[in-house]
Amino acid sequence: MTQPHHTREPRVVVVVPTYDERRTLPGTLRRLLAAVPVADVLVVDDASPDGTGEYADEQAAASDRVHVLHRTSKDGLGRAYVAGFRWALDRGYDYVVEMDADGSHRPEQLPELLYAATSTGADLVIGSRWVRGGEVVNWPLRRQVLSRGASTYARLALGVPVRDVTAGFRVFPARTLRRLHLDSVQSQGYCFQVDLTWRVHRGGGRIVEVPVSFVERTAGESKMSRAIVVEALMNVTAWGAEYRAAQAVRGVRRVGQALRRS
Ligand SMILES: Nc1nc2c(ncn2[C@@H]2O[C@H](COP(=O)(O)OP(=O)(O)O)[C@@H](O)[C@H]2O)c(=O)[nH]1
Ligand SMILES: [Mg+2]
Repeated sequence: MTQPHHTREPRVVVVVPTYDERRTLPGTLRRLLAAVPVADVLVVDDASPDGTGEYADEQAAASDRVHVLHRTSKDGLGRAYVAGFRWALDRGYDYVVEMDADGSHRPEQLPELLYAATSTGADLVIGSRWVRGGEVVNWPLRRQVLSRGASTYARLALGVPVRDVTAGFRVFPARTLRRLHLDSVQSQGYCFQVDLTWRVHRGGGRIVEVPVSFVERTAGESKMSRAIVVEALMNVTAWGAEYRAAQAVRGVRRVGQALRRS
């Protein structure tokens, strides 16, 4: 007699961090629930003054697929995501997605990212603006230069083989998140995305980039600030120096060993 198959549909949750996204969250939620029927949603709201959290609660009351994590104050993107990841891991989800609330990440492209995750077995899938086929829509040149520059700098400083290091549209298999030591993540903003990418890469993880079309928000306001850019630049520089120094030490050791053997 053949054994019955116990394969089940993978469980997916999309973590959407929000701060003052009352105008953008409704469209994003509606599109997401329609475009990805297998996915649940977790809104992580930092006590938005504009009522985003209350709106999310109403949606959660109306749909089994919508959940809300309320935090007490604006505490940065990194900490919101770490809290959302813990929530997801505690509940046994197989794939955890990062997605912005503001419509920049098209929910309709998420199935492609999920397909890449399941079919390649990658340890991280990034929806990438800066690979062939990727694009940005309505982004001022200033932001494009900043984003490309940041990615190039991080790629060279850290040796991560990724074109869009700061992208916030991603799929993590749960097993990757369990290995990342989330407790020690300090970084916020863009730096958080670079940090996680680097952690996956250093741990020997395989990263796959899927081209996406990133659409600048048409409502609400960006929370991007000079402080966020400076944090990313300083940390990447410090991590890069540490990493290169460690590489140099390993190199010297290898030469020493070779000399002793000869
Ligand atoms: N929970 C939470 N969400 C945040 C915070 N900062 C930004 N976000 C959310 O992160 C996503 C991306 O932020 P956004 O301001 O659009 O950044 P940009 O796309 O780089 O201009 C949006 O959904 C924001 O509401 C924060 O401190 N806490
Ligand atoms: Mg945005």
